[in-house]
Amino acid sequence: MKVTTYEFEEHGDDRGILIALEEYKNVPFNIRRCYYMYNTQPGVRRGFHAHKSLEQILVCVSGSCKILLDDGQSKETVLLDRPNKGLYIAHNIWREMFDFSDNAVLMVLASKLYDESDYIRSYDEFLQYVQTQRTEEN
Ligand code: T46
Repeated sequence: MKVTTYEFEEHGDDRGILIALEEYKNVPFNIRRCYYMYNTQPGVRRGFHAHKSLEQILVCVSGSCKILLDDGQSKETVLLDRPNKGLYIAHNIWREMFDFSDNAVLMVLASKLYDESDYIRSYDEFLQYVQTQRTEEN
């Protein structure tokens, strides 16, 4: 599986560091939504779904966490441990977030507004869905 990560440009001076994220500049889609999660309890694993069309960029702006990506054929785990590192997640990718440090803040930029009908929350359904998509493409 091809995993796309970004090293965002840091604008640093003696006051500290600032990072700017802009649609179609260093984020490859229209930014329609931003959400973030924090206070994640020890041992928690979140996600367990894929999206039919949503694209997202994940940035752990404080602390660290790990993201499991699964395209139905292979799996990769990515460590997000720097506020200048972004992980792109395309549609049709199963994701799970885990190993949150106690100060972790995971921020997500999304290409669409929240829409529950875009979620695939059953792993079996996800495998069937990506298989059907691949068959239709070939
Ligand atoms: C994803 C991963 C990385 C809203 O009302 N609006 C929103 O924009 C979002 C994202 C969630 N919610 C509500 C829906 C649930 O009642 O917040 C609650 C928790 O959402 P969920 O269980 O879907 O959270 P995660 O951490 O499993 O998944 C989230 C995103 O939903 C998902 O798109 O890719 O983070």
